[in-house]
Amino acid sequence: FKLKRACLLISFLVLCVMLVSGISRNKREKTSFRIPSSEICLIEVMNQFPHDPRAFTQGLLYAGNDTLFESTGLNGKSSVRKVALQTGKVLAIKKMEYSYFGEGLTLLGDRLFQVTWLRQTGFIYDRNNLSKVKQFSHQMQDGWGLATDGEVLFGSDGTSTLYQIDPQTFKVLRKQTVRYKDQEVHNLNELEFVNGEVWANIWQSDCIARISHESGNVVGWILLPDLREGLLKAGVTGIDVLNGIAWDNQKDRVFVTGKLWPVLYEIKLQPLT
Ligand code: DDQ
Ligand code: CA
Repeated sequence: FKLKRACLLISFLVLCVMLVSGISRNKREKTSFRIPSSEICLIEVMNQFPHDPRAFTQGLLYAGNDTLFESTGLNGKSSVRKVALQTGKVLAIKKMEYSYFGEGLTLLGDRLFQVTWLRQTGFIYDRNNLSKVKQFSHQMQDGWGLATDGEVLFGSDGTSTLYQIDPQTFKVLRKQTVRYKDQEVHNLNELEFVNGEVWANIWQSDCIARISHESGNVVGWILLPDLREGLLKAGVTGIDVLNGIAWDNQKDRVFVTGKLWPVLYEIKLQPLT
């Protein structure tokens, strides 16, 4: 077990260094540095719940009373849905037009805000019946992740930029380049506001970056390769990347899932030191 953990750690240190230094994009100079173990968390799985394996999860949030809202992607299969946590059952669904690819989703008051991939268009829905209230356009390069602290919308577009957006006017209030030790962190994807931090899935990695929205700096990394690898080892096929973080602020529970994953996990952070 110890050995496995050590191997895991080493491979992820390398991955994180690659991620933050942008080596995978062949753009930047190679930089290497140590990531202190105090800035890394592994996870413990507290609970597992069923998740619709046909849901190409692009946005996820917890809305109280053991219910989640989820945005799914792929053209023709995109939707906004209300989901029962315990059973994974879809309680209500709003299917989207074929030309839209659902992405980040967040809840502010009674309104669900959703952005879409490769379109500057977003939608607002009524949380009670999923009826479309409004369509809006935004100023991000693309629509990937969305979250809120109850005041502003946090947005991501697959670059290293974290946006703060006015939920009324959709004007960009603040734009920060997310960095870890002065290196840009690219591919910011699904977002969640957790205990004062903004957490971001790094697209195509099993990593979540914990971002300070004051400085734009990554203050810690969460490594979760065991979830996707565990599903593969269990013989599950056709799954895509980790995507979707939701936070229950009442009970301080964190949920994660992935695109086309049959399971949604409740996780707890396990600091290395
Ligand atoms: N994004 O989530 C990274 C923003 C977009 C992912 C797009 C994945 C496209 C899959 C297309 C499959 C076509 C069969
Ligand atoms: Ca989320």
